This record gives sequence, structure tokens and C-alpha cells, in this order.
Amino acid sequence: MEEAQLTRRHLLAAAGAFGLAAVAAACGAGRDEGSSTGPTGAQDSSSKAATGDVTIDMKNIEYVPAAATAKVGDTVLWTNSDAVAHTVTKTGGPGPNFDSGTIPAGGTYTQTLKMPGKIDYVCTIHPNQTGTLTVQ
Ligand SMILES: [Cu+2]
Repeated sequence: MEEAQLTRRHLLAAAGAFGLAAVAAACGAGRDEGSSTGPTGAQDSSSKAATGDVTIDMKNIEYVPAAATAKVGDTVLWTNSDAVAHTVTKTGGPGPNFDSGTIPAGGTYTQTLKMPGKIDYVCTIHPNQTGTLTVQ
């Protein structure tokens, strides 16, 4: 009788601990992902005043506008207006590669364009969320 109760308590305790561990792991994974892609770069751009020559919104799991035009030397500012995290990850085009890492809700990311041409980028969290930048 007592043993059975103890076992049940242990099971409940174990289930509780597992639940907490799963939540902690989920949070940790998010942070690790952000820091592994460059914590200083991402945080610098987020903490700077949110200004850009070209501004792109991330809303309803889309880039708005999805196709933007800019000039060489312009700084593009992406703002996450969604409640979920996004990334801005270059998949093709001229100039250096860039990857914002995880941009949390309300976060921003900036990138200065150095070469003319068409840049393709994607949100690695939502593969259907794609955008292009035509740099003139
Ligand atoms: Cu996304």
C-alpha cells in the first residue's frame, strides 16, 4: 500500500521533472540557435536605433514587401511584427552571405547592401516565407 503510493508519487515527480526539462530544453535551444549564428551581430543590430533606408516588415509569416528594391550602400531594416520568431537568411545573390539568426517577436535586423544584383532570402523557421531584394 505504502509502496504503491510512493511509486505513484515518484512517477508524478518524474513526469513533472520531465515536463520542466522539456520546457527548459526548448527555451535553451532557441537561445543556442540565436547565439551560434552570431550573438554580437544580432544584438548589435537589435539594440541600435531602428533605422533603415529600406524597411521590411515581418507580418503574418510573410515579408512585407516580399520583393523590395534598394540601392548599393542602403541599409535594410527588417522588423518582426509577428508574435513568432523569424530569421532573415540569404540563400543567393551577390555580396556576402548573411543570416540574422533568430529574430524574436518585436526584434529587428539590419543589413547593409554592398553589391548590385538580386538577393534571395528566406526565413529558416518558415521555409515558405521568402523575400527578394533587388539592389540597383
Ligand atoms: Cu519566419
